[in-house]
Amino acid sequence: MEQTLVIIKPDGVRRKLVGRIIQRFEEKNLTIKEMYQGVMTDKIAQEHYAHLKEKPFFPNLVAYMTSGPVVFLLLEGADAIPLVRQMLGATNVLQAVPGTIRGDFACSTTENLVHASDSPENAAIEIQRFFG
Ligand code: IDP
Ligand code: MG
Repeated sequence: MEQTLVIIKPDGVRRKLVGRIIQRFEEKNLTIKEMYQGVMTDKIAQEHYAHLKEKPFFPNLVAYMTSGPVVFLLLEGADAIPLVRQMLGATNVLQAVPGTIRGDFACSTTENLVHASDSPENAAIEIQRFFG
């Protein structure tokens, strides 16, 4: 069993897609171990995306991620980390294929609805960051 951290980003909450996004994870038989809604502080958003701090879109990304409530999910299942990444779809909006969450609902590379941990190392760090 693996655990992974998912964030339904502010556009997902604003567009009232929380239920539909969570439904996909449930349909895949992933287990919701924990879940809550909250607003990311500037400091936490910068820490969460520290690997992108040199990118030109970084200020936009932090402003977006702190622009409203998000939903944090701790999901568990076999191969949950790669499985959930596959369900999200590609980062680039033009490469996110239909059938994925981003492919079906997002039309922007920045405002792409969902985050998920990309490796066991990052999952451990991100679960600690948002669930302690
Ligand atoms: P990921 O969310 O698929 O793991 P990362 O490369 O970790 O992708 O980027 C984190 C977030 O930064 C993306 O989900 C997206 O919101 C934003 N982002 C990434 N690349 C770009 C870009 O080229 N332009 C604008 N925003 C981007
Ligand atoms: Mg990432």
